Amino acid sequence: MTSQDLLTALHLDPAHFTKGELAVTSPIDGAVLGHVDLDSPQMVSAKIGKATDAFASWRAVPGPQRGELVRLLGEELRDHKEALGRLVSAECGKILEEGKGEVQEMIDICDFAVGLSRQLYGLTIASERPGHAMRETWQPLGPVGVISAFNFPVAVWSWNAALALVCGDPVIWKPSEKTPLTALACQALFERAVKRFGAAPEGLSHVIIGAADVGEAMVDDPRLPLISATGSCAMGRKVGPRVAARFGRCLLELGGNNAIIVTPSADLDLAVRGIVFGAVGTAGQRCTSTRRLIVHESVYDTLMPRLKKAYDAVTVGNPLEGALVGPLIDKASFDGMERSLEKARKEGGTVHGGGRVLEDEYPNAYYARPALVDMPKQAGVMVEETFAPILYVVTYSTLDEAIALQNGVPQGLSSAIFTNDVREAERYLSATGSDCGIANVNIGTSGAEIGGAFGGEKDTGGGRESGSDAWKVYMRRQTSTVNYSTDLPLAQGIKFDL
Ligand code: UN1
Repeated sequence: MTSQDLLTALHLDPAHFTKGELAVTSPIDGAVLGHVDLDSPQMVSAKIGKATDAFASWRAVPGPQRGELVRLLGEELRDHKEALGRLVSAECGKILEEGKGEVQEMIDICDFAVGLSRQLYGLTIASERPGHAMRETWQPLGPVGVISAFNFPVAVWSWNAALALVCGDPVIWKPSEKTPLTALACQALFERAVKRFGAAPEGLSHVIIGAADVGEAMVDDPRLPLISATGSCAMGRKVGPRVAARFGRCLLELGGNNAIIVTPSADLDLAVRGIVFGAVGTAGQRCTSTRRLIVHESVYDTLMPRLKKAYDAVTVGNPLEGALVGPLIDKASFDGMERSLEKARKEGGTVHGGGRVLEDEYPNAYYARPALVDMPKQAGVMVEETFAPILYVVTYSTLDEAIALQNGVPQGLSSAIFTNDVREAERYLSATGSDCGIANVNIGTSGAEIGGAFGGEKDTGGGRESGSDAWKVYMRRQTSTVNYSTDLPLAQGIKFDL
């Protein structure tokens, strides 16, 4: 399928993508997929205005009816899973299985949100005053700004949009400027769902294409009470304080330097699969990718040859043609990988793998062999996040030491331990164990299901998206006390006789 065929299958007219200012290229081979128009900050403001108008009526639509719109969106996604999955692969370079897997995450979160639309429940709370009832309710918050990254070009929007829409909030989405076509395809599918739904206000969903200037216009706009931003820690460091300065709310989902601990009792067959998928899958470009391995000294000599063998067997190549590892997103990303490997060598590391491949076949794309790097200790480059398939390895002797190493990085997104020892597993999941938002036993760090809350601590930003009660961030909490008595008793025991 050509990119024109894919756009057509996703209800976008290829003729609209012939002369926009932004050329979109595929990381697979550098080919131009299309040209897209850029939004100006003024256009951003106009779209936020439309979303604000839409909010005025959408918030009054009953939750379960809002859920019906999301159900229809889920149907569109089911019908277009293959085409959208392919466009995801073409635009961000992940393998087709993962491109389709990403669309499956979207379908799953729509299903979750449909159920949720009937369960936006609050509390009743015992009042200290006679004849009084106290309760807590959740009300729609307002238009939500979503900023997403290239590596999950569509799923991250859906985690936010599906929940925001059932919570009564319109959505304004700024995708990465590297992946605007998949975003416009999602918007086209959303508009089909709106048409079938019939009664939605205009302007419930908007896509904004552009670079930092349009992102800043969103971040600074007081009409957006929530900014949900996924990307680097550096981006979050800019966005967080700006939103806070106007007392807005932020949901930050930033970097990860995720580790796996392999203990003496680990099932090494499981561990090897979990480690390799986590470290080389999506070419190491998930925020949950495994970047550090902390191996007990007694299993190191058995595990490392197995890992090296698996690394050598991994196929790197065209993600649409069956390879397990596709390209890096661009040259800057490849250069960053090279720089980190160079630093690692200087710090005493021994690098297995790494380096550019397929340069002759794809001179305008950046394919790299995943790298396994033995480090003398955890320091320097190992505590930095490089968004590429590099896995640093160190050894440990006690579990306390392993946990301290695991927690000894600025980020706190995902983590895992491979153990068959119940004491070790429970200790790892206790208050003195992993400090991450995600802590797994006997599975890897990446590939979280949508049913749980997704996000992490420390420099990862503290936000939670997707399942569990993450929906609450898209609503405003209201505490109400109703007096159904004929007296007016005051709280705090105050007597105030007039
Ligand atoms: C991301 O890398 O930005 O847990 C999100 C996972 C996916 C989502 C990753 N469900 O790997």
